[in-house]
Amino acid sequence: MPTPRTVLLTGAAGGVGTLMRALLPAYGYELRLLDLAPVDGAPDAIVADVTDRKALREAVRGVDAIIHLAGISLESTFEKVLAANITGLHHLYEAAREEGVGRIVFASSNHAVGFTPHPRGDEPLVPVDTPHRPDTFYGLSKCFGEDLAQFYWDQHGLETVSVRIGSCFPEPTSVRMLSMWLSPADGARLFHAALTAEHVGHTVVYGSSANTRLWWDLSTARALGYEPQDDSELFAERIIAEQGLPVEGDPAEVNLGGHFCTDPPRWPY
Ligand code: NAI
Ligand code: 15L
Repeated sequence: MPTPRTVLLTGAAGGVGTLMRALLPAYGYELRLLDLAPVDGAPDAIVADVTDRKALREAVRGVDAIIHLAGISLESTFEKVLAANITGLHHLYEAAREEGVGRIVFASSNHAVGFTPHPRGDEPLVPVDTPHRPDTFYGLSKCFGEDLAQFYWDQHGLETVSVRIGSCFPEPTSVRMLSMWLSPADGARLFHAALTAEHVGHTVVYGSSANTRLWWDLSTARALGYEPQDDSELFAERIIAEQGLPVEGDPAEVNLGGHFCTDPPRWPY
């Protein structure tokens, strides 16, 4: 696909949105920003709720592609997750269909498959076609998002790359994140690959760097042209010295979703 010029970045005020606002323009994108909250340093950003269908339709008009990060990013009540992550996502896809936007990059999450045990020793990496095993209402909404994306491809020819992001932060901060970390620079590489790869239909990929302790299979991401450059191992010695290794069999450590399976962090508002 030719490199999209104008890309709508929803969730631009959030953690990943802030990192991507800094990194994606170097790939030649002109970003249109949207968030419920004002975006620091971007007075032109659209301040809108994804549950506002009319505002979304206007926001997507004229863009070549969308990176959809907006929504509840931790556990919350079913009602709140329903509004932002399910109804809001449906509105976004309808707006894209109505305005003829051909490609969406959807921020799915490891928590769509959070109850999947992570590999130990020589066990194989977790493939993308492992069954959905959400660990929260939040993870459940990401399962819905992936199915919605598949439906809009099959029914309407609207393409999506669903990126099951591991942990995208400036640095890994826990032993679990040594396996899940997606460095900001690799995040930008992956989003760029997802925006430009040919004929993606609906493709699901895992979003991590080339971590030595990787738990999941990056082959579908690599097939898009993603070549991760970073490895969390640089941080391993310090993190393990500070935090120790997890206790084998600890219920908060056995699955991909980690502590989301036992005591998920909650969306603050
Ligand atoms: P975040 O919580 O920092 O940012 C989310 C942004 O969405 C916030 O700025 C918030 O104001 C906005 N938002 C929330 N509800 C909204 C609504 N109804 N309408 C418009 N905007 C709304 O989350 P983060 O970490 O930046 O994650 C971005 C996306 O990536 C989320 O969809 C999250 O589920 C997904 N993700 C992130 C991971 C990570 O490691 N940071 C891991 C897996 C998935
Ligand atoms: C997510 O899906 C969250 O949005 C993010 O804040 C992290 O908690 C991440 O997963 C993770 O599992 O580390």
